[in-house]
Order: sequence, then structure tokens, then C-alpha cells
Amino acid sequence: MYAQMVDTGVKAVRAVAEMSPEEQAFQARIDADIKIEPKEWMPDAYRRTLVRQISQHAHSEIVGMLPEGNWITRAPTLKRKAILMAKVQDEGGHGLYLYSAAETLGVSRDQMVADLHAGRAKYSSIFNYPTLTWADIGAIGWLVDGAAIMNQIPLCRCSFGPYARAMVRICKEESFHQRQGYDIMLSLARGTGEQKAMAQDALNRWWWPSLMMFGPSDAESVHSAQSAAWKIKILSNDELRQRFVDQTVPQADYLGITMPDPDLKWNAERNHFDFGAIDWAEFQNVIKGNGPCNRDRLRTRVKAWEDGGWVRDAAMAHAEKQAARAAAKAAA
Ligand code: BYC
Repeated sequence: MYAQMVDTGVKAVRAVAEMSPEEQAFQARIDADIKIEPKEWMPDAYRRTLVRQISQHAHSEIVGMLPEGNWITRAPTLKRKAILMAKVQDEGGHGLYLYSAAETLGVSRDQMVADLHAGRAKYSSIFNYPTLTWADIGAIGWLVDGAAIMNQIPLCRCSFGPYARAMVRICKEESFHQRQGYDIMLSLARGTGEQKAMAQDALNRWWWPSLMMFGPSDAESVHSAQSAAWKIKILSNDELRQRFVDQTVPQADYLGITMPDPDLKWNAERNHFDFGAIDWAEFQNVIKGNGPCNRDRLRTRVKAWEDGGWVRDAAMAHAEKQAARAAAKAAA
């Protein structure tokens, strides 16, 4: 992934007095928690911000199928294989709902996919890490889906109707994904010494990248202020990250495995866990396209698209034949 920052044209959040009458009316609807629907007037920058975020989100779901898909043939039991197949398929479905939500804003799916394949579009940093053992499938469900739910529950209340509605179903499915991941971790943690060590190793490798999923710190987040004003973001990157840490630490304790963070400790004054510094240089490196798997992920997606060309051609030919038959019947 070689994406650059997407310029949505927003330099600073403007005061109401600086807005045009149309923008003021729009902001008043947002402030009154009225959902914005695709055919209604909206500022161009609002549209661009949503296309940016929703398409990145869709790409994340689609690219996110790859690390787990890698283990479908090697799942340890038939039951685990069936569950994993269902989960990976769900992620594909999430991508499709999200592409549809973005299409309501006037961008075509072909364009979004072309941007991904050309390295112009971002997707979540987390999917550029490799899945080395079966325990990684547990860690992804537990941590990656856990972080995703934390971020996505507030999105069910975001201001753009199609995105908010897509998130309702996605969150329900993510919650099953999170539980299946935790169940894998529980089995390993209660298994042999070697299995427990696998679970610990997976936690060690996935913990910090999971914290990076929430994006840069609030101080560094370029889009947060405007997205908050438009109620695309209900909670900030740092607030969500803190909630995730607070929720996940007791779950690791229950598994009997240790968070790979010597600075992690309960802060009774703040009523939250304090945690160590995130390696933001690593994060920036991954989102610039230099993570462990970026090139491989894109290559795999491009190949899948090219290999699927004949299916798209056949579907188009079938649709054209159906339409021609219907037209002939109507004319007869
Ligand atoms: N990775 O100003 P900021 C899943 C970018 S999939 C890569 O804070 P924003 C699953 C950001 O895009 C779940 N890039 O931005 C699937 C921006 O760059 P651009 C995926 C990141 O948008 C399969 C720049 O950094 N979830 O659950 O206000 C299997 C500055 O950031 C990341 C979503 O997509 C990152 N981690 O906030 C299993 C949720 N973080 O666009 C599970 C929807 C930041 O200027 N998205 N960047 O080039 C969001 O909630 C927000 O877009 C973010 C970032 C919180 C991610």
C-alpha cells in the first residue's frame, strides 16, 4: 500500500457564522441528530470524508479476509474450519455492504477497487501482519475483531444513514467473531504448555498492532475534529483505544497470559489502565506500504480480481441476455 494522505479539503473546523446558509442548515440537522440520507444536500467535504472512510473500511474488510483465509485449510478440527469459513465469508459480506454504502455517495465500486489495487487507497494497518500459527486466528478474533467492535459500535450512531445502518448488522456479526476468537484462545490457554506458549506468542505479536488500529493519537489525528463536528466520529481515537485496553486486560488475565507491556498498570485515580508508548514510527511505516505483508496483500487482491474476470464477464453476458429476452417479450 503506497497511499498518501487523502485531502478532503478540510483545513480547519469552521464556526457556524463562517458557513453558508446551506451549510448552517446542514450542521443544524447534524446537531439535532437527524440522519443525512444520500439524496440530500451535503457539503462536498462531508461527502469526500465519508467516501474516504467508508471505502477504506470496505477495503479493510476485503483485505482482512486474507490473513485468516490463510488458515482455513489448516484449521485443527472440522468445527473450527466451518466456523472460520463462516467468519471469513462474513468479512466479505461486510465489504460488500460498505461498498454499497459508499456508492450511495456517487463513487463507483469499480473506482474504489481500482484505487485499492493501484495503492492509492488505504486499508487498516492491522492486515499487513502475518498469521504464523493457529493461535493467530484466536488473537485476531479476540483482539482485532474486539478493537473493530469498539470502534464500530459508535459508528452505528454516525450521521450518515447508510453507513450507520450497515454498521448495525456488521457489529452483530463482529461480536460472534470476537467470541469465536476468544474461544480459540481459551482452548489454547487451557491446553498443553506448548499450546499456552502459542497463545502467549500470538498475544505478544498482535497486541501493539491492535492498539494502532484506532489510528494516530488525538493530537496527531488530522481528520478527527471535523469528523467529530459532523458526527461521523462519536468518540475519539484515544478514547476508543483506552476503552479497548480497559476491556481487554481482564480478558487476558482470565486466559492466564500476560500483556506484552511492562508499563501496563491500573490507575485508580483515572479509573483506567495506563499503558506504554505505542511505536508510531512502525505505524507510519506500515501505512506507507512498508509493513511485513503490504506488497503480498495487494498482489493477492489484484490476482484475485484478474482471475475473477471471466466470472464478471459471464455475469454481464447473462444479465444482457436476460434483459434482451425481457425486451423481446415486452415488444411481442
Ligand atoms: N490503518 O485523522 P485520522 C475489521 C489513516 S476491519 C491505516 O485519525 P480518521 C476486520 C487515516 O485513514 C475494521 N490507516 O483518520 C476485517 C488517515 O489517512 P488518510 C476497519 C489508518 O479517518 C476482517 C490518517 O491515518 N475499521 O474489523 O479520522 C477481519 C490520519 O488518521 C489507520 C474501520 O475502517 C489504520 N489503523 O480515523 C477481521 C473503521 N488509522 O485517509 C476484522 C472505520 C488511521 O487521510 N474507520 N489511518 O489518507 C475509522 O473509524 C477511522 O477512519 C479511523 C481513523 C479511526 C481508522
